[in-house]
This record gives sequence, C-alpha cells and structure tokens, in this order.
Amino acid sequence: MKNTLKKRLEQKQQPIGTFFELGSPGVVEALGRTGLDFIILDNEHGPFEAESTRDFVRAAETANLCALARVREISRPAVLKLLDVGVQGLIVPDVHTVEQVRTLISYAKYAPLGKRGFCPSRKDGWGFDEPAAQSVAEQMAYWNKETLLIPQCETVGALEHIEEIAALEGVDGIFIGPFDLSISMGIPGQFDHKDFRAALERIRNACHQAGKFCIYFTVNPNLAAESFRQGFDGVAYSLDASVLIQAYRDILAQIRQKTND
Ligand code: 3PY
Ligand code: MG
Repeated sequence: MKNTLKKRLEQKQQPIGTFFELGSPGVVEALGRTGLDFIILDNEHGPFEAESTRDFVRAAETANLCALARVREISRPAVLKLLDVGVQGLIVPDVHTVEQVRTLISYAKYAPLGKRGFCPSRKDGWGFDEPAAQSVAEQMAYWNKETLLIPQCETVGALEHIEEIAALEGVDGIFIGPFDLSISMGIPGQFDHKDFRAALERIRNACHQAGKFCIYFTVNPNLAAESFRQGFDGVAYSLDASVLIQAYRDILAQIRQKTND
C-alpha cells in the first residue's frame, strides 16, 4: 500500500492525525470516517502489542487511513514486528542520543541504509503483493522509501543533538512530544515558556534545514492551527479516548442546556 501520509507531507497538505489508544478495530474503522489523515497505533502508552496491531492495520487499510505505530522501545523485535505487520511508519519515543537513532536506522531500514532483517510478511502479502515481482534489492529500496522512520524529540538529550539526528540518512522526520520534552526541560506543561518555544523553533529549523518534516503533538485545537501557521508540517491531535469523552461531555451539556431553556 502506498504511503498516503508521506505523499501528503511531500505535497505540503498539512496532514492531521491522532493517537489510537482504545485498542479495537471498530474504533479504527470509525476513525477512518472522520477525515483524519493518519493514526498512530500507540504501542508505547496503549495496552496492545504487535499481534493486535496487525488487526488495527487491517482495519485502517479498509478505511483508507494511513496507520503508523509508536514502538514500545528501541529494540530489534519491537521495530521489526510492527513494520512486518504493515504499519507505514514508526514513531520512536524516549530517544536521548544520536547513537540510539543510528541503532534504530539499522533495525528499521534495509541495507545499504541499515540492517533490517528481510522476511516476506504481512506488509507485502507474504511475497505476493506489490512489489513482489521485483528483485530483493528493489523491494528493499521500495520499503526504505515507503516506510517512515520518525524519532521523537522529547528529551533534552535529543534536543541538544537535534541537528545531527535530523540530518541522519534514514531519519524521515521528527515528532515532538511536548509533554515529555517540557518535563525533561524542567518546565512541565509550560508550552508558552520562552525556552520551550525556542526549543520548538530549533527542532523545526533543524528538520527543515535537513530537508525533513516536523510533526507536532497537541491536545489543544487552537495550538494545532497555530502549529501549522508556525511552519510545522503535520499535527497529531490528542487521543481517540480523550476526544470521545470530550465529545460526549459537550453533547450532554448541550442536551441539558436545551432541556432547561
Ligand atoms: C509527549 O507529549 O511526550 C508525547 O509523547 C505525545 O504522546
Ligand atoms: Mg512522550
């Protein structure tokens, strides 16, 4: 399957996604009807693993929704299993060093960029889907191009080396985790703090100078719009569960209000 998020980013379409935490294929199907461009199957904070992620990817494919996954940790099996069930990109949390990102590239990208292990898997119909007709080397190049590797910048360590990290060949873009980044900077949740705003600008500039995209996460719709105005390339807005709770609260309040008018 072609990576529609990659295309939208390349065409500067300002894609919007959300984190998927609820862990049901039905929720993925419902999200596919919202207009969202991508979802992030959260194997870090969500309760599920690669086996259930496969079912969510299948649901996303039927709903024409681009499914990325956030990996639980930087380890070879964590990376390989998610890529092999067919997610179209990996978001990688808790990165502190350039060396960790080099390791990630070695797990997630095939040679010559990395050392990803090769096995026919769900991502390519076990060797029977596109691009099965091509040589192994061509398949490796295809998946290196179509699969996005997106380390998070959410620690002071990553921030301090963001220019080097963003410039690495094999890193497709950076995803900012504002909660953990602000905590790591000693200013938890102070998204208006001048140091935090300077950090965002530094990360965005590092990405753009390296020709990479930069995605911001926020739980505030106004900040989501502002992020695009500031030059972020994509936004992940909130989580499925939080949006569901807020939507019900708003509707219930409206009904109560109208009942008492
Ligand atoms: C953060 O804000 O730390 C994130 O990782 C977003 O989920
Ligand atoms: Mg985080």
